[in-house]
Amino acid sequence: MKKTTQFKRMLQSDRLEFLLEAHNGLSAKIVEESGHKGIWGSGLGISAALGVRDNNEASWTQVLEVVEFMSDATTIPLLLDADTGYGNFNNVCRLVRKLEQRNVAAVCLEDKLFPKTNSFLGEQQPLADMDEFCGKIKAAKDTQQDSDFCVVARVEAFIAGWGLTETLKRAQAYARSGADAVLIHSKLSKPDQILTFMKEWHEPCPVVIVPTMYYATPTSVFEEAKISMVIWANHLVRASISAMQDIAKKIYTEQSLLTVEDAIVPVREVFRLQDAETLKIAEEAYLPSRQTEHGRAIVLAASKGADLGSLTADRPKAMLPIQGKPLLQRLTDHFHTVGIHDILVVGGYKSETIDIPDIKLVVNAEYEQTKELCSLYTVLDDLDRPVIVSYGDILFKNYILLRLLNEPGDIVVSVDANPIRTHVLNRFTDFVRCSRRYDTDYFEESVRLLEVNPSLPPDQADGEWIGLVKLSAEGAKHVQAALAELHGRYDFHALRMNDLFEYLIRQGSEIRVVYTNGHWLDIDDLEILSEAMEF
Ligand code: SPV
Ligand code: MG
Repeated sequence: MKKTTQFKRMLQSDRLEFLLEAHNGLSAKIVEESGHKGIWGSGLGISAALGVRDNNEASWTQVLEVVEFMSDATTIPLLLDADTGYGNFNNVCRLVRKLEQRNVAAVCLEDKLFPKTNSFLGEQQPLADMDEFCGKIKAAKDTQQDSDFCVVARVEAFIAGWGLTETLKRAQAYARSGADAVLIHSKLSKPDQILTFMKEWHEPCPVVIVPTMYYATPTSVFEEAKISMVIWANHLVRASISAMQDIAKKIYTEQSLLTVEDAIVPVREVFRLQDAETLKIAEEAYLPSRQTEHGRAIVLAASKGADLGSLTADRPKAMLPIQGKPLLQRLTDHFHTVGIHDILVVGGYKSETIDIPDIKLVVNAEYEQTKELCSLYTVLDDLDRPVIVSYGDILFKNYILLRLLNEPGDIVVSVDANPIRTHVLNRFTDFVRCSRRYDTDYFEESVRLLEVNPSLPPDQADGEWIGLVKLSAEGAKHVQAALAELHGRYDFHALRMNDLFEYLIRQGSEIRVVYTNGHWLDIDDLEILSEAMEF
């Protein structure tokens, strides 16, 4: 049902209906989720959330922008508190046109002077000339395109210190000018003015109230008085202020997040309210998938893992279970999460034990006499598209892979900027030198790989290649050509990935570096294996 129709039906229903205040897209959504059937776009709430006074300090188009977010975020009707209409009848006409364009169901106009003052501030606020205000109501009604759009005329006579007679006179004049409802406001702590008014009100025009000051009145009293609609006018902005003050003070004094974490919603609740899920589905439908961009993964998993003793007696190290799941399965899971489903595993030692689902196994039959380049050569023809080449014995956090995928360049390697751990010294390490050391300045130019050299003294290295390289279609072609060339060398069987990189650099290929800082492991020996159990 159209929002305008929903609102009109609320006004005309026999039951007492309720609107709750919201002041931005988020709070509007929260109003809807709470079960309320309509939203009060409060002038007080919106101005407070913008950090300004409720005196028309925010321009009407600024209010309109906020209202647009509120309307877009919800499916229930919104009644905008448009103060005096931000000018004369002419400004009201333009306002109504803009509100209808933004799917706002109704507007509330009050009979005060621009710039307005909040009803709870000061005494004897000047009122608008009654006839002039009637003109605004008529202009608004004549402007609306949708016959269900509603105009609520707010009578401020009680607020300004006038009595029942003036209030009734004005309410009647506004109703007869076409208002769909009158809002009778009172700042007394008891509902007396409202109840007296209701006794004398005989027009066929619904009455709306705002019981902020007479909040202790039971709702049944309003029902019995035949009031049509109650506006809870400022309770979410006030709730947010107390919550924010409380948490801000706590974080300031404790300089820690430990005690506040459980007192606030988790980040995933923010994502839920933003409807992040729908975007994920849309991305699958509309974005070129990462699979086509980085179509394939090649995992080099031929080696036994000599330093792992009896653990690799009956399986290659890529099949070692880490917390119950084989290392290779963890790797393929990573690839699946980023949309790479075409996974080639080059096995060798005990390759018959590699039983990971949804992979294609290729065997390097000479695994005992050869190193990684021979394994890669086994799948030479498969380097015909974008590809990620990975060692089969590494464990890493997924963001490392995502960063690699997001980095432009034909050949991109992941480099740990912080490789100097004790065990590193005892094992084969792909130390690297780069065009720039790791720093946290994200705006620096890209980093190039200058050298991969396992015999580089650790203190001269800028980091360690972790065993992940991304190749674009172009980069894969370069690697294919390099492998074909290197294959002719008498020592091809002894060549490793670092030799490939050295060759490519010498050929003039640019190899880009994405730095990481830990968050990965290379399962080389028992010590690291036990570390992996904690990873
Ligand atoms: C508002 O919520 O901005 C209102 C209601 O106009 S009141 O603050 O009571 O005037
Ligand atoms: Mg207001």
